[in-house]
Amino acid sequence: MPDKPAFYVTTPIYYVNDVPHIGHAYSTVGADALARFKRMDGYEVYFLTGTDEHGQKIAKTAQEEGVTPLQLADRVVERFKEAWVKLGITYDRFIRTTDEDHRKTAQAFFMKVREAGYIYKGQYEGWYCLPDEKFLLDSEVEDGPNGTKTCPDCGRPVERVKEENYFFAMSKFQKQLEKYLEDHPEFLQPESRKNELINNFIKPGLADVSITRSTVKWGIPAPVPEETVIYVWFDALINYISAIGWPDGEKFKKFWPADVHIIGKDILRFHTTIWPTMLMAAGVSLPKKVFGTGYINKDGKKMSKSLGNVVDPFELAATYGPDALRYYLLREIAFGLDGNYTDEAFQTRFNGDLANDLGNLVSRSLTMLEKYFDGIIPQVSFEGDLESRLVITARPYAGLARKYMDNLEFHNALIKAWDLIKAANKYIDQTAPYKIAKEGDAGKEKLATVMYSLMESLRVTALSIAPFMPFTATSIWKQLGYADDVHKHSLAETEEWGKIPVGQKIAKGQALFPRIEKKK
Ligand code: ME8
Repeated sequence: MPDKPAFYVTTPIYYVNDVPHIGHAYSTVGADALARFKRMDGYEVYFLTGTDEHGQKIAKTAQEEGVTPLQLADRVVERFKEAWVKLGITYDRFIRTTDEDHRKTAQAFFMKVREAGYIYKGQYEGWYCLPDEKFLLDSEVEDGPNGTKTCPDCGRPVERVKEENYFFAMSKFQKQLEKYLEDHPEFLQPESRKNELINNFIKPGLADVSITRSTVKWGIPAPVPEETVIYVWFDALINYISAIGWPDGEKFKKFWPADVHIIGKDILRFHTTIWPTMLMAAGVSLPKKVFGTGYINKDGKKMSKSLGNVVDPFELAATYGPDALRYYLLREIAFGLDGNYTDEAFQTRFNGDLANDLGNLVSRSLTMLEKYFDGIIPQVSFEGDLESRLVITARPYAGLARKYMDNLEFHNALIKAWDLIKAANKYIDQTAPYKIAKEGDAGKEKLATVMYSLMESLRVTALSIAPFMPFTATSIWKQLGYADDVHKHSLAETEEWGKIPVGQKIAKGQALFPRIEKKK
């Protein structure tokens, strides 16, 4: 067997000062859908997520809570892990920046860049945005009330910092980065954010970055004579390669460069300036793509703990099921754009796409098979026009979905998967099996064809939705009478028709998505 092609996808590593909300779940669910899709399409996937545990912000939160930073991290990490189990996230590694291998790699990387001549000592004087853990130049900060200065990105007050720090000579990579972006138009995605980044932040000139913090204690000790820690972003970005054993681990050789870093648009700049130039400085190849998602907003503002407008993924999953949340996140908002969360929109999707379209199709089809054929998949003897319409709808899915998934257009892949669900519901209305059943023996053959075609539609649907709604796919698969794991099957099987075994006994279960009464 030839080796499977490798595919490496990452999420941001989340700060442990906050428990997970659905804004965090957004990037992670997207990465998971992509990882699952690629696995089903024959790739060997490595899917990395984790937590960002160092820095001043975490130290401050821990202090406020009267615990050590590590105690805080240990506690919050459990919440993230629980959330990911609940949402069916199939990561291969959950990296913590306090992991020993990461600490060593971050130091080794620092040394490598230093040996290459791109790290020098200097005096940092400027502004620091603590919530964003970001250095800001005098020219970047904005005027706030009472003579204060604020962060141009998050609008919160910044503090004045004066430190003896080490700097990374990012400015040396100006030309090289510009050329790279020109030669690799696919590197920075989505397209809509590219010009803004290039024109506002790259073309005007890359400034050198302070990469140590001499006044901060909680971090990875920098490999320099002075007692100082590595700046939290320099530390954090390295996670993408430390997790797979840079510089010479087997996984690193197999999976690097990453196929895509999925992150929020707020940190696209770090990932398309500091990160690629750090890699250039260390002589490491660059990731193939960095994709910045939009924000999940609530009441018109980015969902975040500090604004107090967070929606709890545990609560939503408990009320509507984990797949309803996954579906909403991936279907409601195009991945690169901002989107608003409202209970109303959530419930409309739930009752429409999930209860009416998918839930009803599964339940009606299986109920009829039980009633007319004792739940046994019947032999088929002919195919008519209506059946071919189902086949014509099912067959192009895989090809289209591959294209959509490569562009992280999850909503479009789902729209395509729903074409078959809708076609199958229409097919029931058009063929009216309940009427054919009344014809007795005369209609038996036709009835068998209709029921078989419906079971095939369900089989293909289970496979098509498996990356997005893994629990539902498993349930449909089991209800169809399969004993094995739907997630071990391949995308290519959606292109075949006539695969469900004649004689297989189905096992109808509970309704997948019972309609909900809308809250006022
Ligand atoms: O920035 N909508 O961590 P973080 C959409 N540790 N996405 C959201 C969101 C929202 N309302 N809120 C958060 C950090 N996110 C760094 C990252 S990576 C080497 C280091 C998502 O916990 C979004 O993807 O503040 C954001 O980029 C990510 O959570 C991390 O946020």
